Amino acid sequence: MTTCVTIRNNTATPFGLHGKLHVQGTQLLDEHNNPCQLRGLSTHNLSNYPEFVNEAAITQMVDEWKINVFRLAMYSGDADGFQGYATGDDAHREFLEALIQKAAEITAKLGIYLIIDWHCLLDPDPNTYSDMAVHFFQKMCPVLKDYDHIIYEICNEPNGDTTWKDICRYADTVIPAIKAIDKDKVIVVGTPIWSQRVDEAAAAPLSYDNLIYTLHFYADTHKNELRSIMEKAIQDGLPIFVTEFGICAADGAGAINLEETNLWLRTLNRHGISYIMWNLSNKDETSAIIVSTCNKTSGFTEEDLTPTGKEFVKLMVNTL
Ligand code: IDC
Repeated sequence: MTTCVTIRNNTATPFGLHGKLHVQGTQLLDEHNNPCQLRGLSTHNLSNYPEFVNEAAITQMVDEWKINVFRLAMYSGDADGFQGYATGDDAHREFLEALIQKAAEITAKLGIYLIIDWHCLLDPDPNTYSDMAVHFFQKMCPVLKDYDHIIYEICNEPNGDTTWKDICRYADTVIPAIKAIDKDKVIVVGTPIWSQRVDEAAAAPLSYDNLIYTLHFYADTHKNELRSIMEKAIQDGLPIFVTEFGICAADGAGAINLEETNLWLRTLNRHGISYIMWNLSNKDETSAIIVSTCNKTSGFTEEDLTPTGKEFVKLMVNTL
């Protein structure tokens, strides 16, 4: 792979305005040391819905829906009948790597931020595939290191019996591998119980610079109790990034809960916390933003959007 880095760097773009990000205290700061709040959309499983990663679709999201960050959810393990990066064959890995590079180039051109998410989920303990995670970052970091608009997310949602200590062991393997090649990009670290127990990370944070920790919520499942855990962790000094949320239930389906969504977003905005919604696909589920009968992969109109999609556009376009 060759690297050709030209990031659209005029002040009309989010990257042009903010430049390379870093973490200080509880805050995500831009290159001028001003707080920077990222808001945007996550793909569904990259192995399953790669067609939505295209320039026209991302351009519409930036120009019309005003996203300033896009997240690539690259599943580490198999899911829904599709191979993950760690469990697939070499050809599949190369396909995913090329797709990531394509997304890096598109988002650089558009001047928005890009999160590359090692999406552990059905592999509850990220240590299961830590060798492959290291392989992935050692392969991609040389390609991506000059792209200052990229953020790495090293473990989407540890779950099951995985403890914070287990996550630290994984982080202590993967973060040095990344930093050996790509020293100062922001890295997002998942937390126990599907990235909800930020309190455990706050009690024993990792000691690397430019780390930020993951909290995920689904508004019809996670409510005041989780918001309190989050606010306490912030008080305790933990920087938090909501790299994934849903306005429905935690299974990605069920009813939309706008009341709880508003409570969440008001809290996040008050703290300047960044957030990214799940998901860009036309899967027949509440959390997808495109209706399942739509075959387009760009140029979406109002009729192509699900109720979640319409809410997404509203909450992105509304200024804070
Ligand atoms: C869900 C998808 C669903 C898919 C399932 C397993 O919406 O179509 O069948 O994953 O691949 C998460 C995960 C995210 C989940 C989402 C909704 O990070 O991968 O996507 N969710 O269940 N955490 C909490 C909820």
